[in-house]
Amino acid sequence: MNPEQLLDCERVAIQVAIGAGAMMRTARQAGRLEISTKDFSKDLVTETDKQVERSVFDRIRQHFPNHRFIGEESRFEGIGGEKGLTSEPTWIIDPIDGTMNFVHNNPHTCVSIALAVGGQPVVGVVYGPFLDKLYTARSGAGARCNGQPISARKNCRQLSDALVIAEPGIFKDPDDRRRDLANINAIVWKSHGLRCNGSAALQLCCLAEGSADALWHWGIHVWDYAAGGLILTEAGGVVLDTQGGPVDWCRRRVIGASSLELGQELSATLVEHLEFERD
Ligand code: LIP
Repeated sequence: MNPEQLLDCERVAIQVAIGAGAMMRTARQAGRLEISTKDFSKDLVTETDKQVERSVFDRIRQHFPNHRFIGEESRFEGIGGEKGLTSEPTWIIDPIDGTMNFVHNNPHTCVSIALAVGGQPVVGVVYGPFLDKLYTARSGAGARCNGQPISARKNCRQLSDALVIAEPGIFKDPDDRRRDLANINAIVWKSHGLRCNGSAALQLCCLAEGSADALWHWGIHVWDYAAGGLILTEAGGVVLDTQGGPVDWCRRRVIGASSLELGQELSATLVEHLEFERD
C-alpha cells in the first residue's frame, strides 16, 4: 500500500472507531449490557461487543469490500474460517477490549482496529471513549494520541528503572495461574513496580505514551495486540515474542517495551513460559 492509501485507511478506521465509542457510551448509559460468558467465568461478552463488531465490519467494508476481516466475536469467519494472517489486507477488530472493565463501569476499555498487510499491522487505532483518548499510528508515520505525537520512554533500558504492566487472574487453567504468579513475583521485586488496567490494547498504548515501560502477556489474541503493538513500535518502542525474538501476531503472547534492552531483560527474567493454541 502507498502512503496515500494508508492515510485513507487510517482516516476510515478513526471515523469508525469514534462511532464504535459512541455505541459503547450509549450502551453503558442505558445500563442494559446483556452479559454472557464464553470460555470460562471471567471471559465475558456483551451484546454491545457483538453489535459494535458488526457495525465496525459493515462500515469498513463499505470502503474496502475486498479486504478480509478478523474479529473477536466472529473469530475467523470473516476470512473463510481458516486461522492466522495471510498477506492480503486484513482488518483485525476487537470491538470492546477490556470487556470486564466495560461491564464494571471502569473507564479502561476501548475499541481496537488494526489493518494488516503482508501479515504485519500497518494501521492501528485504539479509542478509549471513557478516557477520551484516541491513539493512532500508520506504518512509518509515527504514533499519536488525540492528534499529538507520542513517544515511548526510550531511555528506560533496564528493569530496575521500569514501571511494568502485568495482568494477574486471567487464566482458566490452575497451572497457568500458578506459573504466571511466579512471573509476577519475579518481576515485581526487580522493577519499579507493577500496574494493571485490564485492556491489552490500552496497556500497549500506555507504553507508547511513556506512562509505563514494559509488559508481558500470554493468552491474548491477535485482535488484542495488533493495533496497540503498531502504536507502540511507531512511538519508538518494541514488541517481541516472550522468548525475546521477533513478535508473532498469532502466537498469543507478547512482550512490549520502551527499548529493546528492556524487552530482552524482561524476557530473560520471566521464570515460567505458557503456551496457547495459535490464532
Ligand atoms: C482482554 C484483554 C486483556 C486480557 C483479557 C482479555 P477482551 O480482551 O484485553 O488484557 O487479559 O483476558 O483477553 O476479551 O476484553 O477483548
